[in-house]
Amino acid sequence: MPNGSFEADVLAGLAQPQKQIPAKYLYDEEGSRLFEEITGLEEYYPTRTELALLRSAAPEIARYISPRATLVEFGSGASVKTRLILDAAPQTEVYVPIDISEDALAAAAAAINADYPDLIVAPLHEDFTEALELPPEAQGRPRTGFFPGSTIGNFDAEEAVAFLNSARRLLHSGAQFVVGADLVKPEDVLVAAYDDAKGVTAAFNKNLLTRINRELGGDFDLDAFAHRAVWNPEASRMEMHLVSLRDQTARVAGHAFRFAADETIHTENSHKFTPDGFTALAERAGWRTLRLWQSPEPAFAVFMLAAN
Ligand code: SAH
Ligand code: AVI
Repeated sequence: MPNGSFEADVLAGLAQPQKQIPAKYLYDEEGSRLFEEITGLEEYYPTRTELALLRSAAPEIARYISPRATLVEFGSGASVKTRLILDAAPQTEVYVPIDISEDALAAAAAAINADYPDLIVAPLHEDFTEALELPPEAQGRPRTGFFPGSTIGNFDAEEAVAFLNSARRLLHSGAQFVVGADLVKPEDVLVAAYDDAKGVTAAFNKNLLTRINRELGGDFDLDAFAHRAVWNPEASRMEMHLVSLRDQTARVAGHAFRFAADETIHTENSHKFTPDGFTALAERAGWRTLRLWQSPEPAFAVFMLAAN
């Protein structure tokens, strides 16, 4: 059960000096819906930029995909970008979307099933950092990994290396891995992308408190917390926080947590890379960069990696 540790992770995270909750918990049904709304916002450049890159790179990406292949997507969400790969690479016979968000995964798998009747769709509802084995449908086939969205930026460097290592083991030697990574750019562009004018990102962030209230018997006052998006230049990352607007106490699963005014819960990191920095990170986990596609500003990159 991917959500089995939600209570333990929230209680442990709120007990830290800098309160924090792992970003994967942003994605319940409403969180996944809000993320899809974010992808359509004017300020949130990553989705449309990566879609355009993938559209032009898809024929070349397809040439790296073997006959009868399994395409394994990590954090597949609505499986929209996937379609560009599937359309360009009809030799793909099995698609394994992996996502922690159960309803989003089921809806995306059903939509892909309906539109690609010859494809075998075998969804995996799991934390992708913990997946050790693919479904039986994927066995005995060459594997290509797909990890778009710069979701890799939601890990810190050590977590990213650990994930890339475990993905290499899951995909097997000889595999390719197509990974999207957002690149460093001016602070004003980044802050606007994570603090949009319509407040959709704020709602996405605050939905975590709604989820805690509902699933863990929490009593967070949603009006007493605000969304904050900050650029951390030392760590080259955008950070999302929930800021306490006053001194207050909130209870979760019978435990009380005190908040001073302006104290925050750190809810997400989104690291921004340089092409060389990302290549070096991937190399630490046994992946070499075969090819890189980079957009003009706002800069985003798609990497074609090969397992050593
Ligand atoms: N790939 C899509 C969606 C990106 S949003 C795109 O590029 O637009 C990130 C997705 O990863 C969400 O669907 C979320 O539910 C999923 N996710 C986040 N952390 C996860 C984890 N640890 N294990 C599995 N899925 C995760
Ligand atoms: C999924 N992930 C890469 C998104 C990001 O940009 O870090 C999630 C997101 N957070 C705020 N807006 C979008």
